[in-house]
Amino acid sequence: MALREILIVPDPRLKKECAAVTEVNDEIRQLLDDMLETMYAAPGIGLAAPQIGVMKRVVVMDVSDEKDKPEPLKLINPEIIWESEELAVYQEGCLSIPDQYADVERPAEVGMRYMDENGKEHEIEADGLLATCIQHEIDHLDGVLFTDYLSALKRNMIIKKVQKLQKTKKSA
Ligand code: GNR
Ligand code: NI
Repeated sequence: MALREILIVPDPRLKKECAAVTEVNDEIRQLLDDMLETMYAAPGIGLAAPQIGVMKRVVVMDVSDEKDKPEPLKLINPEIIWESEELAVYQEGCLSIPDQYADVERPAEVGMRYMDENGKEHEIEADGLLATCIQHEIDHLDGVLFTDYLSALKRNMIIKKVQKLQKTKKSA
C-alpha cells in the first residue's frame, strides 16, 4: 500500500471526465488499496481516483461511524441508476478543497450500480450521508466539484481562500 498525494483546486485534472475501467486487474486493486489508505489518512469519507491524478472511474468510500468497525467500499465504474424527487441538504467538504464547507442540495436517495474489486456487479440503494457521498464522488469522475453548485461569487471566494491558504502553508 502507498499514500498518494491529493490534488488541490484549481488543478485542471479535477475538471476532466474520467475513463471507464475496461478490465479489473491487479493494477486496479492496487489503486483501490492506495486510495483507501490515502482516504483514511486524510481523513475523509470518500476519495475519487482523479483526486490523486488517476483519470479512471474508481472510487473508495467509508461512511461508517468512527467508533464502529470500518466499512470500506470499493467502487469501479459506479453509476447512478435512479434518484429520488425528494432533496436533502448536507454541508459538504472536499479533500481537494481543504477546510471549506458549503450546503449543497441533492436527491435524498439514489440507486447505484458498480463493480467490486473482483469485477462482480452490484446494485445498492442509499440515503443519508451515503447517498450524498456517492453523488459527490461520481461528480468527481465527471470533473464536477461541490463548488460548481454554488453561485460564481461563492465559488470564486472559496477557490481564492484555498489558494491563499496553500501559499501560507508552503512558505511556513
Ligand atoms: O471527506 C469528505 N467529506 C464529505 C462530507 C460531506 C459531503 C461529501 C464529503 S466527501 C469528502 C471527501 C472527498 O473529497 N471526496 O471526494
Ligand atoms: Ni471531494
